[in-house]
Amino acid sequence: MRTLLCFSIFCSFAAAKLSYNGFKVFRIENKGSAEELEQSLSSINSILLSKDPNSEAFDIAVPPDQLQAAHQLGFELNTVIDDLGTVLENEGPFLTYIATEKTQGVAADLPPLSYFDSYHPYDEHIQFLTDLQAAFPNNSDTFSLGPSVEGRELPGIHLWGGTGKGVKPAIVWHGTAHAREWISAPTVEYITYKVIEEYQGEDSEIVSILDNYDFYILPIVNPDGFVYTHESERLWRKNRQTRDSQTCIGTDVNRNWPSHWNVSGGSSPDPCSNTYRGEAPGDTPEIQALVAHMLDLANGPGIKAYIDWHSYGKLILLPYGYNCTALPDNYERQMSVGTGVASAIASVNGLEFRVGPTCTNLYQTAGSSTDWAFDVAGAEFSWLIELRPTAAEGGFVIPPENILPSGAEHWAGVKYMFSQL
Ligand code: 0X9
Ligand code: ZN
Repeated sequence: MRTLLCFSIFCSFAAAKLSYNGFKVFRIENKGSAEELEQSLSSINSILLSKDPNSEAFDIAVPPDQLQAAHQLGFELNTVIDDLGTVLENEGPFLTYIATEKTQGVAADLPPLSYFDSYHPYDEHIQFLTDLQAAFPNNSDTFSLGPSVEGRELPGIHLWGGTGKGVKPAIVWHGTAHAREWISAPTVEYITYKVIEEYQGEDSEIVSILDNYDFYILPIVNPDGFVYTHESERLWRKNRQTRDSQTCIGTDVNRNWPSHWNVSGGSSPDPCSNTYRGEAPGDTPEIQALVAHMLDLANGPGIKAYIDWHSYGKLILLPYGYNCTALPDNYERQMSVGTGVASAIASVNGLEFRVGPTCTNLYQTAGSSTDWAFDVAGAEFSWLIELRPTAAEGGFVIPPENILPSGAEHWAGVKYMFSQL
């Protein structure tokens, strides 16, 4: 799909923030082949938000000047959001986060939970990780990978328990591979906060998990895209990579992992597509940094569990994405733990997360994180979790009142997972 191409409204005001006033979000029930539908949609300028599950429906955002053309395509367009601009207003202002006070040699207080009352700019996420580390000085380090295309760090925090750092197998969490999936970073940060809080509170399960596993947590692995969603286009997905002789910007980092990279149907060779895979496996600096980091872990203490946190759709996706018949050799075990995690999530706020292999449960994806983490990095559990909500409930754009409930439901989910490791 020629998403976010240099067409009139987007291009002439490249420096200004794109307004989504008057954009409508439609759900199109797919009655034929997904490829044909996508092909047809590429003739209008729209933003592909999500193909929902099994490619049976597509969610697209259509700017006001394309509405007529969209209707003329001949599909039944079911309106799920009447005015995206209004929904965006409900994301609310960013409340300024004030760094916690620190005294040399003394553990600082944990950051205030009011951090989760709003979304935050990139720098405040880094400050939050710095503050978590200051509150847990003997059992954590901040670290950064990168740099990204535009020179930013991929900020991370490493947590360990009683046996010291870097010895135990790893649990790895990534957030914000897709720039517009704003609920991802604060959800990951909340569950990180809870690990630290409950370890300090001597909760026996959390003490045991941290004594047996090291955590490597990177809430924002696509920092350039993330900053771009704040400054220019809220619904930007990819990184911000430019390439010689290409006009379109950005590679989908979740199609760029060097595993089953260009399997037909799972990604796009078109630089203008939102699922553009790049020109070669792992040719984005962000994926190169993540691959190097995870290979270090895989070749050292090993990776027990990997979760890549995305939105939206309420899904727990297991390998594989590249092929709908291939299943991981420990499929039964991943499925059984995944089902338990979904029940734990549902027990908090009643939301039902569906569990299953990516390709059959959602759609085919090639070069995606979980296939790589399972096949190459040897993660026993390798999941992509699509957080709340559904398209009709806002999709990528949901009020900040969702952050704490999302955090709480996934804290319950990961606690169940911990109990099964
Ligand atoms: O398309 C994607 O990359 C993911 N969906 S999203 O709406 N967040 O963009 C799904 C990826 C599924 N692949 C893996 N499970 N690895
Ligand atoms: Zn995503």
